[in-house]
Amino acid sequence: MVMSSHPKAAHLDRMLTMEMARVVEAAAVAAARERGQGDEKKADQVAVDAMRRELNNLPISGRIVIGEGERDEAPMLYIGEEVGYGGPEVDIALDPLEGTTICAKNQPNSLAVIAIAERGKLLYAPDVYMDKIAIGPGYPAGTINIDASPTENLNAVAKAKGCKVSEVSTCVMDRTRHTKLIEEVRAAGAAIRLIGDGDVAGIIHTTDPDETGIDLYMGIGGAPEGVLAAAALRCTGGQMQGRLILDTPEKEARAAKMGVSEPNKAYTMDEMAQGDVLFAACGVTDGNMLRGVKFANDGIYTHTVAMRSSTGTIRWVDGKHAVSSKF
Ligand code: VTB
Repeated sequence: MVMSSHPKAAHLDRMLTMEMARVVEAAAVAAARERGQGDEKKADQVAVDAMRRELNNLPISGRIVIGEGERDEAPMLYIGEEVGYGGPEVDIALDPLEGTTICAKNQPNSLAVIAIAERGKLLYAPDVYMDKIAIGPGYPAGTINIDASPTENLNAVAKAKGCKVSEVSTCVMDRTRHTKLIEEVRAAGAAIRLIGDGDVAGIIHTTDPDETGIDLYMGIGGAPEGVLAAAALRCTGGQMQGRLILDTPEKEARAAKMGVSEPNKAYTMDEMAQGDVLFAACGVTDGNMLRGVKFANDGIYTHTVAMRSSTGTIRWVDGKHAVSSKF
């Protein structure tokens, strides 16, 4: 990761990995106080406030490239906002509350997430849909192909895994736009898990099928979430492809403005998040990989994963925060 030419500068970004944990913990705790309250906007807002506050305490010159939206629609953590009090120039993709609806209903797998990369190394994805496919580590390169049919991908994953298609578990967001996809997965005989929201978690879940029961993710979700998921997979290993859905001239123009020169391109995970990438996620509600925030008499408990692509280090951080802490 670019920091400075000083030989000790490497320590800076190592420290930054742990700082990322702090940033997502703060957002997760704030959002967790709103779990189940049915107020998505409020849950999101408190997470945004907390994440922004923590980011501004960091010695970085950070620029939000994937955030809460365009400047005119999001007053905080908007695309282009600068955060931190000065330091290495980094680009930041974040979602202080990924799965606002999940949190508002207190259902599984809402997260606070952030990814940090060197300047210019993240895909500047507009807020459009992205078609995505992902598997975890351990498969031969080229096992999945976004241009192949779901059946072909299921067969390829089963073959690489050395199992039957019926033993390949696929995660898909429960949307009418996926009716045909869901039918095809079922017809192929594969297991399927439908999720209401939160495909960043859905994709990350492919990296640990023994724990999560998910081998393959397929379907259409948000493009910004696609870049966040790609950053995570860069750290854990795995394969992912994503194609922006630019089905109107207006969306194409928006993407072009953000520097997307090939609108029909199927981006690989390495193209969506290049170079050294740091990624962290903290559970807001209980999930398949991360426990949600627990408010106990003796402290506030958080569960976070913090990872770095250049070293492949994955840290699971159990946090216990004083009840009196700023959280
Ligand atoms: C997608 C998905 C997200 O919201 O953006 C989704 O990537 C919105 O999809 O993980 P719809 O427009 O179909 O509702 C999430 O599920 C949560 O932010």
